[in-house]
Amino acid sequence: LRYLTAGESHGKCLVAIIEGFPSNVKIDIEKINKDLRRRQGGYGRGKRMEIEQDRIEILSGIRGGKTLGSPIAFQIENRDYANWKRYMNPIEVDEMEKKITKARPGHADLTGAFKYNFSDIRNVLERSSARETAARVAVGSMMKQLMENFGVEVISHVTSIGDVKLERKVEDIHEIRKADQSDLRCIDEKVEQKMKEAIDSAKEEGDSLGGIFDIYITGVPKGLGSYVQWDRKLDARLAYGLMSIQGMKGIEIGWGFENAQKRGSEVHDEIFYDAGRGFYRKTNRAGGIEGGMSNGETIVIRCAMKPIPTLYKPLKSVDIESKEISYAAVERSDVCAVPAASVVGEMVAITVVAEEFLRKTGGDSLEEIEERWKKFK
Ligand code: EPS
Repeated sequence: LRYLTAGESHGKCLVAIIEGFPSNVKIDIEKINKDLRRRQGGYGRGKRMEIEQDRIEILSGIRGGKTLGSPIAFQIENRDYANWKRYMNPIEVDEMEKKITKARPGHADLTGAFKYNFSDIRNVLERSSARETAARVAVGSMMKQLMENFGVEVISHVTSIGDVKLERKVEDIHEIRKADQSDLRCIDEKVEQKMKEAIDSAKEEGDSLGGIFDIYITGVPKGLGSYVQWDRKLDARLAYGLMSIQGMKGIEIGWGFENAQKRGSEVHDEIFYDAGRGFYRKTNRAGGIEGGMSNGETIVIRCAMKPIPTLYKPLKSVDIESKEISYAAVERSDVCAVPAASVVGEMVAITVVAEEFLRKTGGDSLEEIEERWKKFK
């Protein structure tokens, strides 16, 4: 299974091609649109989300609501392109209009312009923008529908925005499901209120905020990933996928950083056996992965997102043409996009799990996978 995305933030559309998706899997387009809407939400988003109403248009690989096993291609229209046609047209544009020369610290701007030899930073930011994550959400939403056939579920919640934190650890999946009802994907109303105040205050001061979210994947069978080779380890593959989301700066599996401060006897999850349940654990500090393989417990991943680099009260920078000391460019942006990132994180994580699941079960059609899955179980 592999996929690629393409598309500029203010170009005509985002597109993706998924190759290796099995046949005969029912795909509900409205479920994908629902995940796209979830990504668009969140307190602290900018004006762009008032323009867009992201919807998927399938171009190939699905017939009558079921996958064909052939490449799935789709597009998501950028409604904002109507306002950007003059500047983003593939054939002819006025190069001076919308030109950006003042790099934003923390963004791909400066190094991207250097690497691809551009005098206009717009050529960099159009693709480095987190707008691209809409395509990855649509891909992940299809993976989620595939994995639903095997009882695998992914959910997430935001645990901190700036320095406002949900202090207690939450492991109850039912409680985490409540995140979908909150603007900030935060399950505690009081903490959510404080997070909103922090966002309001950052906005007033022309600043931005990052934060942390946790992803939980339940129902993952034992033995996805492998210890035999570095690039087959499930935790490594999850970290790779999640770190590739715009703005991510830290990934933790289970209680990774906390465990590092404790003794082994306080960290490792003891093994028990019950004739009905088989082998099981009473704790899950490993976050469901040992030796690069899923161990049958819930997979728990924590992701840290840096504050968005576009600041309405910009930081110092240098004009890449004149080399004059200046302030960074101000592009329309979000104050905080952590709730949106947590939805993207879910979708990227379930994509990695689906990839590993297919590697384990093999098979071209859903029926073939079900057959092998039964045997494996
Ligand atoms: C985003 C679309 C972008 C930004 C944001 C996320 O649209 P625009 O640049 O037109 O406002 O709102 O992207 C960033 C903050 C960034 O730094 O890339 C989206 O669709 O999520």
